[in-house]
Amino acid sequence: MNVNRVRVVAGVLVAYMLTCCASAQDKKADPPATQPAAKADAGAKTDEKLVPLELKLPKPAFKGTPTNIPPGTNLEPPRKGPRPPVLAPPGTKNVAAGLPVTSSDRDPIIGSLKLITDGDKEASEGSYVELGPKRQWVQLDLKAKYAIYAILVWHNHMNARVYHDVVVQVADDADFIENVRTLFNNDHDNSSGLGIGSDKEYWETFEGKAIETKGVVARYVRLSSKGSTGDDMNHYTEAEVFGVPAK
Ligand SMILES: [Ca+2]
Ligand SMILES: [Ca+2]
Repeated sequence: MNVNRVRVVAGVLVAYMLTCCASAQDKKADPPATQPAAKADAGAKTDEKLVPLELKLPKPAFKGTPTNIPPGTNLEPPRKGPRPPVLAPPGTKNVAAGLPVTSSDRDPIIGSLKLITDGDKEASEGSYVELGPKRQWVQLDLKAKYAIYAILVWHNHMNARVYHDVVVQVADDADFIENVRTLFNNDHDNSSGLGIGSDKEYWETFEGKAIETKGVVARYVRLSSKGSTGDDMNHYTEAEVFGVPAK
């Protein structure tokens, strides 16, 4: 091998190593994937037998597949057939039933906040509360810490619509400063300012949205939204929090 050949080979090697290192650095510099909906962090016992939650569903208010699909959205296709069972340890109950509800909108346009925990989930006039436009939230104080396995929410399921920026969080304090954990977030462009979510938008139906939360331990639950494909208002028919007292 002559000297020139050695130089060429060495040059190629150096170039290869530079490319290699650069791509390794690129990889390191990659931003983290969009915020994962923070999943449950405690309370879940993998060795405990889980059983299907007994859910009481209201009557369906409309039939068929929605046709007014908004373009360019990250929308879950409507499910064919019933929802698979939501699993939780035996004895898990809706611990939000009858609890007082607070909200970013203290003066609802239609109905009252009490409707959110009164057990009535029907899609009828008088069954939902209408909060104002822009982002609004409703909040439940469970009065003690619970290991939460599922949160179910019905907005207004009177007709086919998709609520925007649906975000569900739990925290250790009423002001949502301490130990805030995001359990569901389908705000893909952070228009609600709670972070970019990777969950999908979904059609509102009589089944409500079931968010499985794997035994996350918390006292306060906050549900947020920012209008829907129907209008700019925010509606809630019912919210349920299935949990067991935290040990
Ligand atoms: Ca209700
Ligand atoms: Ca958004």
